[in-house]
Amino acid sequence: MSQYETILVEQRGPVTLITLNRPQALNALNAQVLADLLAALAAFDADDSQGCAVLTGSEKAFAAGADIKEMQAQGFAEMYGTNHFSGYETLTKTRKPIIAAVAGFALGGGCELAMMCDFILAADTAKFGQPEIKLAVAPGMGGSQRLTRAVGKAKAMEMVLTGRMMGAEEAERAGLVSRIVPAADLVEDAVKTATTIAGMAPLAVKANKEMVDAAFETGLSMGVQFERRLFHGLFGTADQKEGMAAFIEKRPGAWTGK
Ligand code: CO8
Repeated sequence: MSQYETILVEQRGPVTLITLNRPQALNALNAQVLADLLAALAAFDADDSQGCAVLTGSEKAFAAGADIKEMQAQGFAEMYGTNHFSGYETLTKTRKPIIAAVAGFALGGGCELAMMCDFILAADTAKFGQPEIKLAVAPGMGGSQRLTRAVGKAKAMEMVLTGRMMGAEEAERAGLVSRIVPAADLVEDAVKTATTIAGMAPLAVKANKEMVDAAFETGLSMGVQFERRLFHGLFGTADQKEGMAAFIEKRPGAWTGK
């Protein structure tokens, strides 16, 4: 029995599988989804037995956006005063990786939520879009920034100005998703990929994630320097000694996370 109202959380070995579960609203993101997700991800990040998370939705929808019914009556004072949905940024502070496994609609806040994850695996049924303009608003959870960084200005601008959706193949060509898998295999494939990541030395996983993320926050020379410092730092870990010894001795590494 899940302790959460709007998500299901399951541990598959070292992988935490989080499934958005508001089928009646195509997994639209309301305040309860945010609270549930943040609590589940904090528990995941703090649990040493867990190495990688998968965030998924249903076959029909990863998430069809922020909950329009919850937002419709809100005015500027409430939205600005409560810094509405800024809590989602906390998700990007999770130190262990999160894979978004997207089937069906990932629209508006749903697309933005997927883009906050470390990478997106797409089912062949996935459809991505930022249709907020059709509601006379705009992306508010980072879509204008992360989509532009992922697919470039021309495609991002066309998508936010027209609200058109992009299918899985176009998304892969554009660099928004890492791979496309058949819809029926999506969750298993994502869990398998997450299991591979969870099998790596934990400090190396955190460092690799952190340095790729730095590419979005800094210029090239500072980014390369940041990478090199983290690379040097990993030579202070027991797992580096073990990893290189294991290679030389032709055996798998046995990690201590130290
Ligand atoms: N919010 C609330 N309810 C929704 C949402 C949503 N985003 N999307 C779907 N639903 C509900 C529908 O109202 C419907 O409920 P009901 O059965 O009670 O009428 C149920 O889900 C099923 O939806 P449909 O009947 O519409 O299903 P279809 O298969 O016909 O259509 C679509 C599927 C195309 C996905 C369609 O539902 C749709 O266009 N949905 C809205 C997509 C959208 O506009 N998303 C952007 C929302 S705005 C946003 O995300 C802003 C993000 C930034 C917020 C940050 C603030 C700071």
